[in-house]
Parts: sequence; C-alpha cells; structure tokens
Amino acid sequence: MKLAESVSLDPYRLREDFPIFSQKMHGKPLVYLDNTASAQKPRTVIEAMDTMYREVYANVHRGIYELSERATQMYEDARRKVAHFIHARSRREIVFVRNTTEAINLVAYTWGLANLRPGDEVLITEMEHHSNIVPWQLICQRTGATLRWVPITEDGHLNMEALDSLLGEHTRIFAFTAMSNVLGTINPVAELVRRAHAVGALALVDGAQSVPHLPTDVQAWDADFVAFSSHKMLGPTGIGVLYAKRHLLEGMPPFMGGGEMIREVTMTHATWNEVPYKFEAGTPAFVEAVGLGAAVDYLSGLGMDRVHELEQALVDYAYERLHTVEGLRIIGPGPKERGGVLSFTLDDVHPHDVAAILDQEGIAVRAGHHCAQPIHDRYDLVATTRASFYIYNTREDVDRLTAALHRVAHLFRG
Ligand code: C6P
Repeated sequence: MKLAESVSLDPYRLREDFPIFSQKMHGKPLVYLDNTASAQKPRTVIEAMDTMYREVYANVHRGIYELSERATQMYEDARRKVAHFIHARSRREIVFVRNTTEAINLVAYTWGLANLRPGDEVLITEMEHHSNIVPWQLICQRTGATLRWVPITEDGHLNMEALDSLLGEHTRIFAFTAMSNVLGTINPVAELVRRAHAVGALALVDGAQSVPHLPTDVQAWDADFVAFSSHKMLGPTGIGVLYAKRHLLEGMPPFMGGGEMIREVTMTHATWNEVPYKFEAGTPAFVEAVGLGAAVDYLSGLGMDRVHELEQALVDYAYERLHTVEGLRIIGPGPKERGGVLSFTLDDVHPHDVAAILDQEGIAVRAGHHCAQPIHDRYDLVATTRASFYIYNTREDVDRLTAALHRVAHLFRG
C-alpha cells in the first residue's frame, strides 16, 4: 500500500499550504467555513499561475513561436490532468468554460435547443442550485418542453418512488446534482444515471459540490454530462469544466461563435473546429486552466478518498457539537449521508444576524438561500445559515463555531 493511502490527512499540516490562514480576522484566527461558495487556494496553485504570468505568458493555440507553444502545452496538460482526475476517456471530452453555471447553460443552449420539442420533458430535482434550474426554465420556455421536478423527502433525500413515476418515455434529459449545496445530501449518481438511461434519457450531473470533495469516475457513473467549477476545488475563479461524452459533443451545435472554434470562415458561412475547441470560442482562461491543473495535482496528491474521509469525520463531529446549541435545527440527512455542508436555523434569529455576529468572531459562514430557493421553500424557510468544510478545517474551528453559536443563542434569548 502506498503511504498516501494509509495515513489520514492532518488539517493542521494542510493549513500551512494556504497563505490566507496567516492573517487574522477581527483580531482572531480566521475560521473559514464558506467552502461550498468558494475554497481557498494552496501556495502551489498561486505559484503555478504566477510562474506562468512571469515566464510563459502568450496566447494559446495561435502562435507558432516558442513561448506560445509552451503556453499551449501547459494549457493542454491541464486538460489532460482534469480528464485523468475524473476518469474521462480522453482529454477531448473536457471543455473549459467559466464555471458550473456556464457548463450547464452550454448544454441547455446547444443540446437543449437542438433536441427539445413540445411534449418532451426535462427532469430536475427540488434540491437543485439555480444554475441547474433557470437554464432549463429558459430552454423549456423557448422549445415548448415541460420542466418536471423530483420531490425531496423530509430528511433531504430524493424521493426515489416519485422519480420512477416521473421518468418516462417523454423524458429527454434528467439533470441533477451529485451533492446538494444546502442539504449536503450525496445522491446515488450511478443509480440515477442508470434510471435515466433506462427510459432513453440523457443524464447531466451537476458536480459543483461533489467533484471537489469526493472521488469522481465519470465512466463508472456513465454520465453524459458533468459540470463543475475550479474555484470550489482549490483552483482559481474564471474556469470550470464541462465533461461530455465525445459523440455528444460532436453532435452538438456550437454555443458561442468567435476565434478558435472554427475550421473555416467565409463571408457566407463557417465550419467548426474539432472538439473540444468547437466550444471554446475566443481566448480561453489558460492561466486559470494551469491553476486548475495545479489544484488537481494537489488534490490527487492527497487522494480524494482521504479528502472525503477527513470531511466525514469533521461533519460527524460538527453535527454532534452544533446540536448542543439550544434552538438549532440542521436541515437535511444525518451525518453519514451527507458531505461537509451543514445548513441550519437558530430559533427566530435571522441567519443574516447569525452570520454578522459570527463574522465579528472571525468566522466566515454563508447566510441566505444559497442560490437554492426551491429547497428553502420545501422546508418553509426563507433562509438558513450554512457552515461548510474543506481539508484545512479542524475540530478547533468547529468548537469556535459552536461556542459562538451558543453566544448568539444566549444573546437573542436574553
Ligand atoms: N454554489 C454556494 O454558495 P458557479 O457559481 O457557476 O461556480 O457554481 C454554481 C453552482 C452550481 N451547482 C451547485 C450545486 C452549486 O453549489 C453552485 C455554486 C455556491 O452554494 C455559490 S452560489
């Protein structure tokens, strides 16, 4: 057994890789618990981008001079690393986009507009982020297709019986999240894809929350499309990924028109470049892609099984500790069935007040509907406070959060 597989990760050691933790917030060590929104960056990611700007900066796929060829090589190496990380068959199945939102829009506006008709159905779930709702609403309005929703159970799971009755001969695509950004629910992706395929539908997986935290194997899932963002997996903002099976990419019309996505342009028509370049119009975010490649190296070095194991232990601990706060209610499934995301209410205290008080303690959490209003509607809530973990969070962070929440509860009761 390799050493990397046998030893648990030490978050105290890992924190040292993240320059942001060397500062204080309101005079206290920073407790960063907003990882579901965006994760912090290790030195290796920052340095990879810095080096590229200093030493290898030139536009990619356009120059026939040494610097551009080196930059292109680095950009394509990043694509290879991402393909390997999620077990894609080939780097050609990796389209670089801006983020998860753009990846899902790309599928909706290309595959969706080309294939959906009145009478067709697009199936999503009640636990989706707005990124996997609004593009489908827009495309259904334009094509006359119908949007249908899989409901969730009280304890935050997909209602699998309802799913069976919703999937049918009219379903053209089932688009669902692998892990909820509010409930933390980890969905049985391979099983959901299998059920979609059984009725002849395609399956799109929103991997924004799962790819950064769990091992990903798109071939084992047999997913048709998977969308995720670099900034949530220790990489830079401005770059994300659409994975798609190659034959689907080849059959889809382009999303945006412009430089590099073409083979030939005349005054009357244009033909398209091969995939994935057909979908990468204009100068891509190549420095960011290299930063994402460095993030993938970092996570691969840790091992995604160990990342999950570390977060699982922390979420177990946090679930127990937070329940010591009077009036606190966590929504979603039990700790064994969720990733490192805990959204909660605290009696009648508004989540914005909770977050503002925690901020004074140097603790960063998110408050609001987390771009997932239908989930909040489902639980009759307007907003929740959310604490979310990553590899650099410690039990001490959870203890500080718990102590601060005790103070908030006391303040508002008193
Ligand atoms: N959720 C959160 O605080 P972008 O913004 O395109 O990188 O990711 C969108 C997105 C899509 N799906 C899921 C499940 C998500 O959680 C997110 C982003 C952040 O919960 C920012 S709103």
